[in-house]
Amino acid sequence: MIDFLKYINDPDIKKIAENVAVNQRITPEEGLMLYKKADLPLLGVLSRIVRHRLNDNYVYFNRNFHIEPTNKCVFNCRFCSYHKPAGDPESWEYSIDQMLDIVKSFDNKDVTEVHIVGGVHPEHDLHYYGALLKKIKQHRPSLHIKAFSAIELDYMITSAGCTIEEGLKILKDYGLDSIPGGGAEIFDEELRKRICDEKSTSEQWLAIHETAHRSGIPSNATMLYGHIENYNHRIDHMERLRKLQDKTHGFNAFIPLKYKKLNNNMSYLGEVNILEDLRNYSISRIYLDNFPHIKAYWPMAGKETAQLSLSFGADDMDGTIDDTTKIYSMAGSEEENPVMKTEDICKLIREAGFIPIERDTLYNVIKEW
Ligand code: V47
Repeated sequence: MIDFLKYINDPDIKKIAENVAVNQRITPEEGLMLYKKADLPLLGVLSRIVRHRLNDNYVYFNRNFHIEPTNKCVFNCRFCSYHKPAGDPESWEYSIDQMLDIVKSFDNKDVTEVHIVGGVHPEHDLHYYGALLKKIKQHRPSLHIKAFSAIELDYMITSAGCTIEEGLKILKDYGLDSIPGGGAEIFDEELRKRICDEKSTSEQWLAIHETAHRSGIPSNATMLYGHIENYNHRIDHMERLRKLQDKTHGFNAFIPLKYKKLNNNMSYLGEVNILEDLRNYSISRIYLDNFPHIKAYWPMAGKETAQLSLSFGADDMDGTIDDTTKIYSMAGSEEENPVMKTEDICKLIREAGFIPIERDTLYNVIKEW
């Protein structure tokens, strides 16, 4: 067998590579060193070792659609291209019946998940959204409802005068099955002040996910990268997630989200390039050794980058989506109309050398394609 380690000249990087090869967790300092010194081909090999250990040669996807209940938001995050204050002529919201109609429009389709996420509406508390969950479950009990970022949950639960634990239990009883990973942004408190000062703190985000996991509600985690953060901030973010996952094992997937520059207050920053995306996918795969899945969210990353990321640690492509999200097209994603047929996703996965697996939200296998 060819020993790839002999091609690594830097002794520090060689030591890290040896550790990754024998499934030894890397430290924050080593993670930082990978960001600073490891080249892309090596990161490809190391992340491939980890992804193979966890997910063999499989790439997962699901059949889902999104509902975005409103773009009205009490917060004003500087990176957001989507939100409008209530009263703004461009603000809008769906009624519960309109959202139910969206669900009904999928009645004859084999979707398994609805993903619900939107702005933080000033007037809607957990009972309002609970009524929506209940109606969806009454209409289609088998549809998995993955809904509400920790930021929306924090607001809707505290508006109803409940503790997070009580609120999550109530929402679970209404029909909430799992929680998406949004709102994490970047955990460093100084940076958070500069890009999204008003909303839930990092501590609150982590506490909500911890409470959810302890209440039997699994979740995902995101990281917004490629803006004003540096590599220390990214490692700090992943370290906090890795620690929580060691405690609860409630996270399914980690989703790196590249900052997109259109129509928001941080456009002057521009965007990082694809090399940075691939390095970031790889290092997150290596660092988050206790996260079962790394998701390449194609409506944000673009189909080609998402496809390439499969060779750099990502093993999940999210879903077919069916043109039901606008959050990324408004921020300048190349996917203006995010829609992929099942056959298209499978082709993309096969072309990259992997085996497509249709999954449900909790990664139970539905079908090998
Ligand atoms: O929290 C907002 C991000 C997130 C921009 O859990 C931006 O399966 C880049 O969390 N450029 C919401 N990113 C989306 C989200 C998500 C998406 C897909 C799957 C899952 C899941 C969760 O979108 C926000 C924020 O970090 N975001 N604006 C922007 N200009």
